[in-house]
Amino acid sequence: MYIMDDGIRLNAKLDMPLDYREGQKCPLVVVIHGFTGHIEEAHIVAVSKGINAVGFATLRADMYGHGQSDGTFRKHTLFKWMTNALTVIDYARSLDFVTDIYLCGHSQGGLLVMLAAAMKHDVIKGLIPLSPACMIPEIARSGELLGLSFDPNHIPEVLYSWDGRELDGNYARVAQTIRVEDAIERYRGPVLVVHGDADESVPVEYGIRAAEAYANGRLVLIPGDDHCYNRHLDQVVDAVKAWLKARKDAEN
Ligand code: FER
Repeated sequence: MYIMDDGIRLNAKLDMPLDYREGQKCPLVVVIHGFTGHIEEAHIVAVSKGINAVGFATLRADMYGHGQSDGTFRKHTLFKWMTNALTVIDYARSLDFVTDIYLCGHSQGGLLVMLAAAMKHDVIKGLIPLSPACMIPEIARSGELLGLSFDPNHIPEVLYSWDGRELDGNYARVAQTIRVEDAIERYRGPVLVVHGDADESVPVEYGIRAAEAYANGRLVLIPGDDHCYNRHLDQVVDAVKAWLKARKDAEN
């Protein structure tokens, strides 16, 4: 299925709750992957299935230049992803079975859903950043993106990602303007941050600090786990399920 965003096709998959029966209404969680990621990654699929098991639909979507969506990796920026996220949220709002809408995102997708929740604070019921890459704006401003070292006031035309792929310098120009603290301040709803404490890509301190900074934040650390939860994915899924179940019980 594609969701159209100003002529750009965003590849998306809608999965209903396991116990869903025709005609019922239910809440929905939008689920977003990270930098170089896509909606079929093991951790994205596992979290989504866990969410479906506790009575929530999921809408997984590939962002610009990722997975099966249009656009090139080279030309993706957080601004493009932000308009993609707004479009996906509005698509979710248009579905007549949907009651409440939640956001969940991993890493760069975690940062993205934090920014989207700030923009859509009045329609987002809850927020689940997984290992959120909150340092991206900071390291764009200091010229340290992707483990590189560049002059932040004279950004190169092209940056090179770990896998050798080209990334337009505009990615860094966009990221430099983003203020994560402002986004955190603008979202007052309930937030669950999950982070592995052996994350080799996004230091766990960023997840800890984000959870503390939110007005209504909770933190679950996964001992010994890495960026994509190769060791304890089950614990990540359990944490998300338990938190969503508690949200649902709070509603009833
Ligand atoms: C970086 C470190 C991590 C970076 C991006 C990430 C663009 C994102 C990781 C992810 O989304 O999994 O230096 O620069």
